[in-house]
Amino acid sequence: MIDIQYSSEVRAAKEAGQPIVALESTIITHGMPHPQNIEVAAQVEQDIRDAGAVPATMAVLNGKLHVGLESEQLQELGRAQGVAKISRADMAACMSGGGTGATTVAATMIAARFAGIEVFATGGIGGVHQGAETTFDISADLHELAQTSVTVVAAGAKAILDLAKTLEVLETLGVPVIAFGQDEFPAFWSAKSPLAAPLRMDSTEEIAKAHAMRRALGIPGGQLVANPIPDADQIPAKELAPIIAAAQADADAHRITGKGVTPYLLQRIFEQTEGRSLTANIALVRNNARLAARIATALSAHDAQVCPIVPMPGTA
Ligand code: PSU
Ligand code: MN
Repeated sequence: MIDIQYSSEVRAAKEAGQPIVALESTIITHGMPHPQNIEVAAQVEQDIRDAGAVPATMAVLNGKLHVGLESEQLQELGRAQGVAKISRADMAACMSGGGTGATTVAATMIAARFAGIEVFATGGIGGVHQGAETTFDISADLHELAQTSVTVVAAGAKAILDLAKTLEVLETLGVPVIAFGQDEFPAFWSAKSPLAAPLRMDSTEEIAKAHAMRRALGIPGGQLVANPIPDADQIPAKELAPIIAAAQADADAHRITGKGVTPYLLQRIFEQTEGRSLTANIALVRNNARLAARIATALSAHDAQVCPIVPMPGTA
């Protein structure tokens, strides 16, 4: 009943039991301007291959759920205008209606779980927006993390969000938030924030083992791995704060709501930093892709040890 299409690369990886890393497509259609979006999408896929895993970029194309895109499909999606941004609420309607949509973190997690992929790399997750106490704007990504068992590697939450409230909601929802290699929760364009992360891990093996333990315990929901942006690529939080505040005021003045908010803010910040926000964004996504590939590899190795795949008679 579900029309699902694996890319040739992902199909082969599944058959061979190779580690696979899921990637979202909203970052391509709504998160970065053309033509960098296509270059970055291809580069991030290559980073995953270079780190020994296989990339699976998710999207819904003409009603079909694609797990992994062929290169032409990725380019077409990156060029297309007016592609829908789909999350948990509208993914099924998009598929049943034969539509085309780019997957957010939430929708990518649903697709990944469905395809049996347990590790996913992105830039930043959605979270609790500033002023959420009046707008109630809280990303469906947080609720997805609470119920879909995929480990998501992100550079923390975007500094356009209220990071303290985002961490509170993640705590309420029972989502483990693991800072990689530091105590602080990273703030997307900056490696550090004043907030302590609830958990810290320093190796990919630890992260893979914690993921496997949650699975063994039958705890639904994923882990958020917060991977700090490399030092050299940071934009100081002090420098960004007024730009973010102006972008937020602008969004309020234009009465931007719902799923329009995040793309609007990202675009304004891109303009106001003369593209520096994009350069940093690219660096952190690539950094996350490399870490996710290592986690997926560690998870495969861990699973092979716990339940070794016994070769079929006559094939060894
Ligand atoms: N990170 C980026 N750029 C993006 C996003 C994340 O660097 O465009 C997207 C992701 O797809 C994320 C979505 O799931 O923004 C969150 O949107 P919202 O706040 O409307 O839930
Ligand atoms: Mn929102």
